Amino acid sequence: MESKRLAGEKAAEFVKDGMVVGLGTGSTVYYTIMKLAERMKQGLVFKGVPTSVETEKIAARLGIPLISKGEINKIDLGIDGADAIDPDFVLIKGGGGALLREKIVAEAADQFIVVADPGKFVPNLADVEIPVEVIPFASELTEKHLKSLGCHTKLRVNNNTAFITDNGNYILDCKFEEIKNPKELETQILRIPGVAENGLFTDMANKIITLNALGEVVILA
Ligand code: DER
Repeated sequence: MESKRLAGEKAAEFVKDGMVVGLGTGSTVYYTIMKLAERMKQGLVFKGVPTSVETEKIAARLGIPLISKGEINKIDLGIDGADAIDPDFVLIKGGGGALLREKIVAEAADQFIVVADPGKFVPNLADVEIPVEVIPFASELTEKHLKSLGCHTKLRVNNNTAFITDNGNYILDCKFEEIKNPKELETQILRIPGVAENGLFTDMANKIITLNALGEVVILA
């Protein structure tokens, strides 16, 4: 999709020589990764920290040097997509099932850039399900606790079996009637024993690269 490509490629311009770059997951940041591989052939020197096995495979196939586990002590720039963006730049992520590693990388990054087609902007976060990664052990108890926060939960499945994340966990997609305070809800969900992470990313996006109504790439800060 052209808008994904334009937004994704623009983000690659923010990578400077010597950077450690958090490589997000999904179809928009895919274009960032492709552009970075192209720039690497022109001399750009950087290392990547992949946020999923999927991204790790794409980056490895392109010859992008990756920092292996245990050696990540600084991330200069994180670049990732999003499933929904509200007027306060609160994100919902996790549509691709990579939210746990994505949030670790986004939080650690000195700067976090989101790349998104215009369709990701929503007036109300409650229009979108929040993915919650839960430990399989006694997940039905975790689900019950989540429901007590006032949401409908749905176990994410893949080919009629529970979807399993790169970390060996389940995902419950949670639909809330309304989300008055995203930061508070993010904390409430995280407090539930059995929850590994949730897809509300509040106060994290430093820049959002998207397109305006004229189809021009814009950088919202
Ligand atoms: O799971 C995620 O948060 C991914 O970043 C993804 O959902 C982004 O969406 P995209 O594939 O439309 O870029």
